[in-house]
Amino acid sequence: MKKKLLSMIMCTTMVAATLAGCGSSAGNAGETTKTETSTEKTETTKEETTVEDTETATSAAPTSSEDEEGKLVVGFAQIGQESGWRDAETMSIQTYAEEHADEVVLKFADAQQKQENQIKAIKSFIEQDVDVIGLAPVVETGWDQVFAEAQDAGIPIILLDRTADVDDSLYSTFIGSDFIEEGKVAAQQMAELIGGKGKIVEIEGTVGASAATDRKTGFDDEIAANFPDIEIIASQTGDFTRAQGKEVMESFLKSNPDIVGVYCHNDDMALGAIEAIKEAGLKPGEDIKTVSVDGVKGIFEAMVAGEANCTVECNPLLGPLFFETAAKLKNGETVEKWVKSVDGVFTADTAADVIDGRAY
Ligand code: GYE
Repeated sequence: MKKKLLSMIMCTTMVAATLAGCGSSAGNAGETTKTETSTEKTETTKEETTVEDTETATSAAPTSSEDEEGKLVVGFAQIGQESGWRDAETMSIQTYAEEHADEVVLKFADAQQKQENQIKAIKSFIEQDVDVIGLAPVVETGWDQVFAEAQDAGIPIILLDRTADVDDSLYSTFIGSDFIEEGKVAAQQMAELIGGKGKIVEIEGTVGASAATDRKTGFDDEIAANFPDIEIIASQTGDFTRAQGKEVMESFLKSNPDIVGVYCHNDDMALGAIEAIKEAGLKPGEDIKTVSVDGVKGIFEAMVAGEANCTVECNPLLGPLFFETAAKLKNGETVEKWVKSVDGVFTADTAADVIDGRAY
C-alpha cells in the first residue's frame, strides 16, 4: 500500500510539473497570535471532517467527482522525501485520510524539494476548487502571487511545519514548532556536552527554509550571548539530507582537526555526520559530541549505541491537527494564527528507556 501510494505521488508530481506559474517575495512571517497546543493533541481523532477514497485522493489531476460530495476536500503540497521526519509527516497525513475516507478527500502532491512544483500543485488545487490548501513551504519567500490566487478563489491556506514570508492576510494559520527555541535549546545542550568550551561546526538545513534559518538564529545567538568560549568555526548547508550531512562533515573534518561538537539542523544530517566521523577514525558521541533536531528513530538508535548525544524533538505527527483545522476553516470558524507544537529534549542517557515508545 505504501509503495503504491508513493508511486502515485510521483505521478502526481509529474502531472503537476506540466502545469504553470511562479511567485515573488516579501513581508514578514505571521507570528501574531501564539497558542500553546501540545502535539499530543494531534493524536486525537476528529469527527467533523468528511469523506473519501485516498487512492483517488493522491492524484493532483483535476477530478471533480461525486465521491467528493459533502466531504472535506483538501490539497496538500508536500516538500518531498528528504528526511525520516518528512516521511513520518506524510504518513501521518495519509493515514488520517485513509482512516477518515468517508469524511475527507486528500489530494497529495510531492514536490521533490522544488518550490516550482509546489506552486504548480497549488495552482492545480485552485483549479480543482478544493476546500482548503495545505503547504509545507520548502523555502520562505516567493509565495505572494500564488497565495493571492488562492485567496481570490476563496480557498484558505494552512502552512504546515514551515513558515512563509508573506503578509499575514495571505494565509489562515501556521501549525508547527518554534524553531528559534529549538536552536536555543540545542545550543544549551551542546554547551553542557562540551563543558562550555571548544570548536564546533554546524550543518544547516535547506537554504531559505524557515526551519533552517530559525534553527541557526536560535543556536548561534544563544552561543554568542552565553558561551564565549565556544567557537562555531564552520557552518554549511546539508539540505536536510543524510547524504549531504555526511559530505559536509567529511569536508569539515579534513580542514579542522580539533572539532569537539557538531550541531545539525535535523537528525538525518547528524546520522550522515556520524558516518563521516567514524570513517575519519574518530568516535561520534565521544570525540565529537552531536546535537540535532527532530527525534526520529534513527537518532535514538544512534544514542543507544553511544554514537549520538542529544536530539531536540520536533513532532511530525501533524495529520490529525491539520485536518481538524481544515474542517474548522471550511466551516468558517476562526483559528489561531500559530498553532504551536510543544516538543521535548532527549539525551543519550534516557534514549534506551524511551526508544520503544517512539511513534516515528
Ligand atoms: O526538521 C526536517 C525536515 O520542516 C520541521 O524539515 C521540518 C523539517 C524537519 O526535512 O527533518
